[in-house]
Amino acid sequence: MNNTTETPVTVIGLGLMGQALAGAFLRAGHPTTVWNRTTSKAEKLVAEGALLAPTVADALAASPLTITCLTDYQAIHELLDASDVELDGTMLINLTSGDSAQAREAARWAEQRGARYLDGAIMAVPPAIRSAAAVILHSGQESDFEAHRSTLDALGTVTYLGADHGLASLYDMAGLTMMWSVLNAWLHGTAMLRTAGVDAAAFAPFAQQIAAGVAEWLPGYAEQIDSGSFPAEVSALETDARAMAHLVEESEAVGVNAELPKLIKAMADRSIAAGHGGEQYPVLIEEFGKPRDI
Ligand code: FVH
Repeated sequence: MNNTTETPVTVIGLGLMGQALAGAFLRAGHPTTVWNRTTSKAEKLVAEGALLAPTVADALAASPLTITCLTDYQAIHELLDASDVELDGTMLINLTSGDSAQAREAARWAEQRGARYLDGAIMAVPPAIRSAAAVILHSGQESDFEAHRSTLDALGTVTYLGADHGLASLYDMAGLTMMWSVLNAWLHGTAMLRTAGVDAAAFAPFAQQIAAGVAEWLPGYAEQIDSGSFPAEVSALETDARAMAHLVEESEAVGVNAELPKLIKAMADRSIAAGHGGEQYPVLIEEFGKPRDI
């Protein structure tokens, strides 16, 4: 007999991430029901104490809280739009990745079918689940988040962002653009140094210091952006643009890909042409804030 007082949870979708989520609930003592299209992926969890629901409908009915973690939102709809799936009265937390429009649409869809719905974004890889390094963002009704916060705590560092269901996805996207921009800058710098026989490992600690130093600037730069005032306290954009020209020239001279520095310089040039050359770097927010395709 199970004497646990922890909230029962259902996890639908047992890919790499869904298995990690279900495993975390089990280890935290939550009676855990699972369902996956490919049943074999549930075997390890069942051996650890999970209950395998025979159908999606049974999985939803088994717990007051259901977590979905599928490939994409199309899969969510394909699975839960089936006529025998009853969402009325369920609490869904969808941790599938997607964009903010998909999250808002899914919230409307779930609520029309009588479900309560929180959207979420996982900013971590499966092995990090259960550790503080696993940042999991949520948006939707705050009362729904608070009602399930102690259950969600089993997964990592859970955060509530606001009532707009699209916020978790938007933060996820903002995090991804940071991650890939930093990595691409490091790869470009590494490619230049390799032309002089410098190993990636030699540049990595230096690059870490630069990344940490730039991170220190963010709160002050954020104040400039939020106030809409960009006094050149340490450097003017036109000074940066001269260094960008050197970066383009160096990239071409040593024969590496110059697309990234050219993109950076083109944005600065447009901002200078618009009269912002004497202001500080974050004035480029105006360039980033308007649509433009490559
Ligand atoms: N893995 C990671 O590192 C990350 C990091 C941050 C965010 N994610 C997102 O989490 C979602 C799931 O990712 P995943 O790594 O678990 O993905 P897969 O291992 O490919 O598993 C996909 C599951 O989705 C099931 N599925 C797909 N389509 C359908 C459908 N039409 N009907 C029912 N289930 C479907 C699939 O089932 P099966 O192939 O095993 O039968 C898996 O359970 C994702 O949004 C990441 O972006 C992961």
